[in-house]
Amino acid sequence: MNISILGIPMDLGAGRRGVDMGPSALRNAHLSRALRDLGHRVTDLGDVRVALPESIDKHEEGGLVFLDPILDACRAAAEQVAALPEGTFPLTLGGDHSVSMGTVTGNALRGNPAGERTGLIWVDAHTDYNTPRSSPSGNIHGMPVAHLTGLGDPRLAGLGGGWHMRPEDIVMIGIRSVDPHERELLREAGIKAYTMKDVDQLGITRIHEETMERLGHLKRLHVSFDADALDPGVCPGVGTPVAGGLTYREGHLLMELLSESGRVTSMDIVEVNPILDTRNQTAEVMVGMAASLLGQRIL
Ligand code: 4U7
Ligand code: MN
Ligand code: MN
Ligand code: MN
Repeated sequence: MNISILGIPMDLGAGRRGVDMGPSALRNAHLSRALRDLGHRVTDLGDVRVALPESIDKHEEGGLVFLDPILDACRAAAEQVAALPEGTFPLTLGGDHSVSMGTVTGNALRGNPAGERTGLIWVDAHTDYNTPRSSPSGNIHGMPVAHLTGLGDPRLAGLGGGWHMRPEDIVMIGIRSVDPHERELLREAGIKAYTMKDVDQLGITRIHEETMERLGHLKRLHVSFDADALDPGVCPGVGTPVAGGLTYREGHLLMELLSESGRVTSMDIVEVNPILDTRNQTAEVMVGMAASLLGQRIL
């Protein structure tokens, strides 16, 4: 397979600094080599240009911190991803999770101007379904899914020029932190979310089966993997850690089963924070997750 790597070194959407170094940490953890060893042709397109927080003022506008530069970076990411040839697998590296407003939009519209349905598998401790009004923090990395479905700020929700994700095409896995008003919005939208309780009770195998029953027929399937979905013991280098996450094996099993399904067409790795990490462990774990999704086998 042809894989194109694109970094979005942005931490403007997060409350803590450092995830802008995520792409670099993942490259240092030998991302390209790991994928080449699996037989893929890998092109690293480098990074999208992102404004530095030091060179702009942290203005907050209607409950949104750093709206304009985040919009710019998401637009650039969406354009670059949408321009990739069909058959290429885009592997996009955050950055905070607000980058996924751009990457999911770009992937959904790539070779698909009519905006035919795209499935989204959101692997995260959080549901990221806040709007500017419901958000307790104003941090845009807690809002990407809401905006992808058309809620919230019209500029962020308008990245797809009128295209939106359908709530029924979204499945979330690993959830254990949802804000009070965010919970109501999720219920109203009817988004399927597997909490950690579901992971404990049903197991990843069953959750994967159910996810494929829902989304397996869609032509495009994007996996957005927030490193904080995994337990903080496995991925300590994250800005918003929540105890009781996916184990190392649960993460790999999910990626292995998705790989076997052969349905996934693009992936993000986001929220890797090298400042908070221990010897690049989180980046190394996340490179392993990408390798499992892209065909790594034990035997
Ligand atoms: B991440 C939070 F309040 N919900 O909105 C918020 F708990 O991309 C956290 O999943 C969001 O890491 C976490 O600020 C965003 C908070
Ligand atoms: Mn997230
Ligand atoms: Mn998260
Ligand atoms: Mn986070």
